[in-house]
Amino acid sequence: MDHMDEERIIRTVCPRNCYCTCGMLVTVRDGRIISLEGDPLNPATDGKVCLKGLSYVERVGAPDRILTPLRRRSDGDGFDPIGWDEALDGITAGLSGLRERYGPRATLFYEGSGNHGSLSALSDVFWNQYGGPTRAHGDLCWPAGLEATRLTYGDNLHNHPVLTRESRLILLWGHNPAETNVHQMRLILDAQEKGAIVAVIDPRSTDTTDAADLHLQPRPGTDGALAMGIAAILEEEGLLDRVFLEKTSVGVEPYLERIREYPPGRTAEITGIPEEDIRELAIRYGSFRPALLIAGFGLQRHRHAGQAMRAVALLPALTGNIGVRGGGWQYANLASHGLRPPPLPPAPDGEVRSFPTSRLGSALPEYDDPPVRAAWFEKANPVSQHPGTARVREALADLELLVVVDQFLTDTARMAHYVLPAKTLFEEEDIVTAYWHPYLQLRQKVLDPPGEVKTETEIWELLCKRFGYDTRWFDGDRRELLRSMLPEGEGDLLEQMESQPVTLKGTEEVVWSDVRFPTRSGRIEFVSDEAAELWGVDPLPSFDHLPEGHTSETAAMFPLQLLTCKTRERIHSQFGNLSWIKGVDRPRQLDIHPEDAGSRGLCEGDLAVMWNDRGRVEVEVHFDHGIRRGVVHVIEGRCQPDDPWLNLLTADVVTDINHGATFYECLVEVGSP
Ligand SMILES: Nc1nc2c(c(=O)[nH]1)N[C@H]1C(S)=C(S)[C@@H](COP(=O)(O)OP(=O)(O)OC[C@H]3O[C@@H](n4cnc5c(=O)[nH]c(N)nc54)[C@H](O)[C@@H]3O)O[C@H]1N2
Ligand SMILES: Nc1nc2c(c(=O)[nH]1)N[C@H]1C(S)=C(S)[C@@H](COP(=O)(O)OP(=O)(O)OC[C@H]3O[C@@H](n4cnc5c(=O)[nH]c(N)nc54)[C@H](O)[C@@H]3O)O[C@H]1N2
Ligand code: SF4
Ligand SMILES: [Mo]
Repeated sequence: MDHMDEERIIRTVCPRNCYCTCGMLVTVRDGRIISLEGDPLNPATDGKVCLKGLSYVERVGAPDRILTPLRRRSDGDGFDPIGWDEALDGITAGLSGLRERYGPRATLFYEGSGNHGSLSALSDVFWNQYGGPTRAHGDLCWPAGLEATRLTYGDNLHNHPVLTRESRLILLWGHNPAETNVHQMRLILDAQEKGAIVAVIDPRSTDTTDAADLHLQPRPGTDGALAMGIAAILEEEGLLDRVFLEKTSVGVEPYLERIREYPPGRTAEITGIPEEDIRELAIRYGSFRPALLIAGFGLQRHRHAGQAMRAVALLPALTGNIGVRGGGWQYANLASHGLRPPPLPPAPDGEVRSFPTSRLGSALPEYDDPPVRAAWFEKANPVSQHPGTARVREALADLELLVVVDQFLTDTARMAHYVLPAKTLFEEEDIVTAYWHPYLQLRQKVLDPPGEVKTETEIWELLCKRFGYDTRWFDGDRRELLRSMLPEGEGDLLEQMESQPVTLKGTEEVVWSDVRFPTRSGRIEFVSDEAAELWGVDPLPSFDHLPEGHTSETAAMFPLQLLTCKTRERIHSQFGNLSWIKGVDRPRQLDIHPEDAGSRGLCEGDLAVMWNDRGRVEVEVHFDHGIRRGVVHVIEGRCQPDDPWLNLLTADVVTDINHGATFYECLVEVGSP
């Protein structure tokens, strides 16, 4: 960069798949980052970043960062660094050969959640001219909850996060913000200090539940019944906001009939929560106003996720907590997601061939006309993060050509024929959206990429050149390209973003205060014909036991429900390689109730095996007095050689609604090796 010896402070933003999307101020001297802090002008993240954010100072120059293209050795063992020409020649020969033999769909293109930038859309300059690859649809993360919210309220929006401070009761459902949204946790504790009640519904005990006034521990996958049971108590106690419902909602009467199928006794039996605890929570939730229900992503990682989320999402409507300060339904806030795609060559005619992303390992070998023979993975580590690791690895190992673009030699990169070195967040300007706060932020460039590293945008351009494709889409000023992606008439936001986070037109501090909902009926939908039409589910929220739950036949052999959740110091398989993180990272041990361990002859510190009919892993036993009996837990995300391959155990099936993954519907047995 210019001004090599001056000290400069540059405003940028963390693009991780993380609720917080923190604004950051980075101080650079002599082409190096010398310090990094939070952007005080982002009101939601309030001048702070987490340890992961701070550790970028180490991450950009980490000794294991990939700085040149790598090619797998012909004996299959390890990689040689090569130049870009050689790498692109090899990849071009492979991709064009396969295209000639089988057509474009013989190649899979897949992007993970490694970097939430907007420029990644430019990959389609290449793929649209290539003719359209096989792709994945749906998502590993949050789609069932997104669609449940959209079906109910019409859109995924919620109040400004700082209004959490104005709540009198905060109900956290399947959400662990002390680990996964540290800024939200601060706001919750502020509210609690002012007298708010904090209740958490989570089968595990976590740092979040430690701070709670009430903690209910359901059997995983029974939240739909719990929500309907709570609704039934609200009705019985006269705590429904009938005036609000009359004015805003459709299908209330049939839903009230449905919830009467879940009286407290039956709800207690299904969920495994004592009746009096359910009653206490229901009465408090219905009596304190404003009440804020924050649902996480943890309760929608099973096959009935969509229907369960619809039932949970209706509670704020039943109590008239929609459209009010300090209250509401909070799941995901897509207020900043109004960007337009960049100009692209026309997409090829015909239907895109795609599979639900969670089915990666099963879907690839199923194709034969044409077969998938090559894959390109970017910002993704499916060998660690996709369910069904054994199948994923088999499918990838069978490919003629596997290209992985990453900063580090991940489990997936290790399987590649070519690994291309990826930039970090500091090395290219981009616009970053968020999913918790409403701000759009500019990720200003801070450093030039080190070594031979090129941005993905450059890689796609070079590949287009190799193929003789039109490259004009990459020409011109990058700023102007970013500006063209802002909504019509809002281009000057780009300059504003240099000095502060911005919001798009129409962003509201309190959402739905006009009680106009962009659903089919224009009202809050307790009954959704759209849900039935699109997803083939009951138009009313409904509950069924999980196909792989405690009442299933599988439970006779594998009686423990395995949850594999997130940890504060890492994002999935990222950050664990850094020394700043290693010092505080928690071990991937088996959290198990001492009674469940004892009945299997296992003691604290023992090596245990955990298995089901999909796989087997070894983990060290850790007695957890706070976890629900019948539930076990290991932190997800594999980044050290001795971390367990947890997704060997998970199933690659999809959620009832919107093509999600079912990581937390995973029965196992545990024993001595
Ligand atoms: N530090 C850190 N932060 C992150 C991430 C990270 O990897 N690290 N990842 C980001 C991403 S991609 C995501 S998706 C979010 C996820 O963040 P969260 O919404 O917090 O989701 P999870 O951690 O998947 O699950 C939250 C809780 O749900 C509980 N749970 C599991 N099954 C059930 C159930 O059936 N019912 C109920 N009531 N509870 C259940 C789990 O025990 C867990 O404590 O976090 C984001 N933030
Ligand atoms: N068992 C179990 N599995 C899970 C989950 C679970 O709860 N339990 N959670 C699921 C969820 S919620 C999610 S969101 C997924 C996440 O799945 P992934 O998105 O595959 O997960 P990450 O480990 O974050 O991998 C992202 C990769 O992107 C790379 N990367 C970072 N920045 C860039 C960049 O700018 N360019 C390129 N090319 N690469 C970059 C990182 O080095 C990393 O290797 O995992 C899912 N898997
Ligand atoms: S990982 Fe999340 S909390 Fe940490 S700096 Fe990035 S956005 Fe903020
Ligand atoms: Mo996620």
